[in-house]
Parts: sequence; C-alpha cells; structure tokens
Amino acid sequence: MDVRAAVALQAGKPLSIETVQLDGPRQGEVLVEMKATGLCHTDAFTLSGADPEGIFPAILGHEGAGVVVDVGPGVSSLKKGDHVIPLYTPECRECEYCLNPKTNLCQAIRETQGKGLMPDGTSRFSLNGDPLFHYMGCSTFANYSVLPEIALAKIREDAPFDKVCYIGCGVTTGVGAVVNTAKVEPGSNVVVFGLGGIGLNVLQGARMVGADKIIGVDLNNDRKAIGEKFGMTHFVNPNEVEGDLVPYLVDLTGGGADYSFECIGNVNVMRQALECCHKGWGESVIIGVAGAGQEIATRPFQLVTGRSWRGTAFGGARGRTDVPRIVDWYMDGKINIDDLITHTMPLEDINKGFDLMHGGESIRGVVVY
Ligand code: NAD
Ligand code: AHE
Ligand code: ZN
Repeated sequence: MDVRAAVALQAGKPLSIETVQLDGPRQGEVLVEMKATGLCHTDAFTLSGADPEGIFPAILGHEGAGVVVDVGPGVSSLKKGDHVIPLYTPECRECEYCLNPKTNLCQAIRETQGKGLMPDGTSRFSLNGDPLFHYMGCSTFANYSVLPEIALAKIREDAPFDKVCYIGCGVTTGVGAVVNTAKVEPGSNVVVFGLGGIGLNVLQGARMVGADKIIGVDLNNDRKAIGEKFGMTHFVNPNEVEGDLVPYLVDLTGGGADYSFECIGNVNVMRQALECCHKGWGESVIIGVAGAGQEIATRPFQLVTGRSWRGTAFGGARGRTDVPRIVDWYMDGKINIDDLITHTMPLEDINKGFDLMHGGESIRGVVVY
C-alpha cells in the first residue's frame, strides 16, 4: 500500500515528505494505522548523524499511538481495531532478559531492530523500489507502519491518541526512571538536569513518589514556570550560579542529592550529575543519549566514596505490561501529559516541529495524522 511518511534520506538534512510503499504484515507482525506521534530528542539525535546506529534512508519516529488494521499469521494477542502504542523496547516475555526481573531490555529482536530491519531481516518500507530502513522497530513518522506483535502494547480505547502517544517514550522514560530504575523513596532530595520532554516527566515522577526537594537545572529560564507546575521546588540556571555548579547543588541539597537524573545527553553534565550526589549513597541515573565517540569521566574516588552511576532505557518499563497502566494513570489524572504537549502539527510540518525543539520553544511537539 502507499503511505505518507517523513523520510530521513540523509544525516543532517531535513526530513522529506514522501509517498512510500509498505508491504503487509508477515508472520508475527501487525499493520498499524498511526494516529499520532511525538517528536523526541532522540529522533533529532539520529537525524543529526551523531547516532552510531543511525542508518539512512530511514523512517524515524518512535513515540506513536494508533489502531491495528491487519495482523499477520501467528498473531494471537492483537486483533483488528485494537488501540496500541509501539514499543522500541519490546516485551517477548520469553527471552533471558524478560525472564530476569533486573532488566526491561528484551533482546528478542534487538539485533535486527538495530539494523533497521524487521525480525526476518527484511524491510517492509520502500521508496520507488529501493528499501527504506525501519527505526527503533517503530517508524512512527509514517501514517501506517508494520511492527512485531511483541513490540505493541494494547491500550484502552477511550485514551486520546494525540496525548498518549507520548507514553511511547517521554512520559514512561521520565516517570519510569524515578519509579522503576531509581526507586526514589518519599522524602528524598532529587536533582534533575535538563527540563525538556524527559526531565519534566522525571519531575512529576519525583513529586508522585513524595520526594522532598526537587531541584531542576536548565539553561533555559522559560523552564522554571513549567518545572514548578510539574513538582520542581527549586530552579537553577547554571549560567546564573556564581562559582562551580556542583558545590552549589551539594549545598542546596544539604550535603548532596539522594538521586540525580541527567536528561540532556551531555557527558560533562553527566559528570556534574554524579558529583552532586550525596557521599555514601547518592545515585545518578543517566537518561540522556550521547553521540558517537563521547565518553563519561569522573575520579574513581567518587564511586569509592559511595556514589553510584547507572543508566536507564525506556524508564525500566516492560512495555506490554506497564504502558497500559501508565495510560490508566493519565486517564485517572495521576499524571499530567496535556500541559507538556505544546505544539501539534500535520506531518507536512514535522521539520518545523524539530525547529521548535531545537529553539527551546516546544516541550513536546506531536504530529497528528
Ligand atoms: P529536550 O531537547 O526536550 O530537552 C533537553 C533540555 O536540556 C532542554 O530543556 C535544554 O534547555 C536543556 N539543556 C541543554 N543543555 C543543557 C545544559 N548544559 N545544562 C542544563 N540544561 C541543558 O530533549 P528530551 O526529549 O527531553 O531528551 C533528553 C535526552 O534524553 C536526549 O538525550 C534524548 O535522546 C534522551 N532520551 C533517552 C531515553 C532513554 O530511554 N534513555 C528516552 C528518551 C530520550
Ligand atoms: N543507538 C544509540 C543509543 C540510543 C539509545 O540509547 N536509545 C535508548 C532509547 S532513547 C529513546 O528516546 C535505548 O533504548 N537504548 C537501549 C537500546 O538497546 O538501544 C547508540 O549509542 O548506539
Ligand atoms: Zn524517545
């Protein structure tokens, strides 16, 4: 079938709106009509050429929501008409990783997914006869996409697509980093670096679990008001701090953060996030994705003296199990998504959506098909 897609033809170039061809679902696969997709910084990161796994030409996008329109042979958990959220971290419930409660990183299809292919090693998308690569197993920047059954969470039918698409990455990543990865206890002091589409969700996760001081750090002063709405108790702009940021934050937290979260993808900030943690027990969680060749550094003494460094993907969530529950949290008013979706646009304006992200004007832009 012909579908409309924003195609990443080359790194560093704007997306190109094209009519592309999509083959139907094969064994274990599902055809989804995408109703909405968020624009995550990771899409911009891959488009920039900084992603070591980035391959072109590809259809990017990994924060979608839509409806099942067809299923391939062997699909048993989904049927035509089901509402779904694509999962870049699938949940097969059978692999060594799914069976280990310490991780959410299902590896059942990771190898082919990283090569931009479906699990059988081929692509369903093509443009004028030439194959196009899938992205993160989702390719939500197309109004139809084919995904493996294990990479779709079935959600309730009264949830609005143009809001809950954000649960496909940003909301789950931010809230999940607090709840699943760090397991922040009530009364904790938390520092969040980067108050964008992810960091603001870390803030609301910290408020939800009853953190005490919730400090937000961002270079953009416009993030103060929205941060406060999402639970931030103190705002710090590093450019307005006299002297070094780390001792300033250690002082503000009364000895160091119990938990810090890096939501930018800047390796220098990752070091600050670790080093502002409390001696003896502070934990720093890396969420931000850093480009090819970037490395983190600190004095090992920081770890010897009890700080720990860890990372999280998709907020430690097991998508088919946890995503429907997070949709319920939204529908029950336990989390706020509406105020973070600052811009909606048709697919034709997707490049403007990325301009708004880069200019610090949007929190989340959402394409509505
Ligand atoms: P975003 O662009 O919406 O937000 C980034 C924020 O960081 C902005 O508010 C910006 O002003 C701020 N910032 C930039 N440089 C800063 C600095 N030096 N100090 C303080 N603040 C600074 O991006 P996003 O969509 O929130 O994504 C954030 C990061 O998280 C990206 O690296 C993205 O790739 C990554 N990410 C990771 C996962 C995961 O599963 N680990 C999931 C989603 C996104
Ligand atoms: N491909 C990059 C890394 C990109 C990355 O870390 N992706 C996160 C999700 S970001 C969502 O916005 C992730 O899930 N990582 C785990 C995984 O298996 O990809 C690189 O550096 O090669
Ligand atoms: Zn994302």
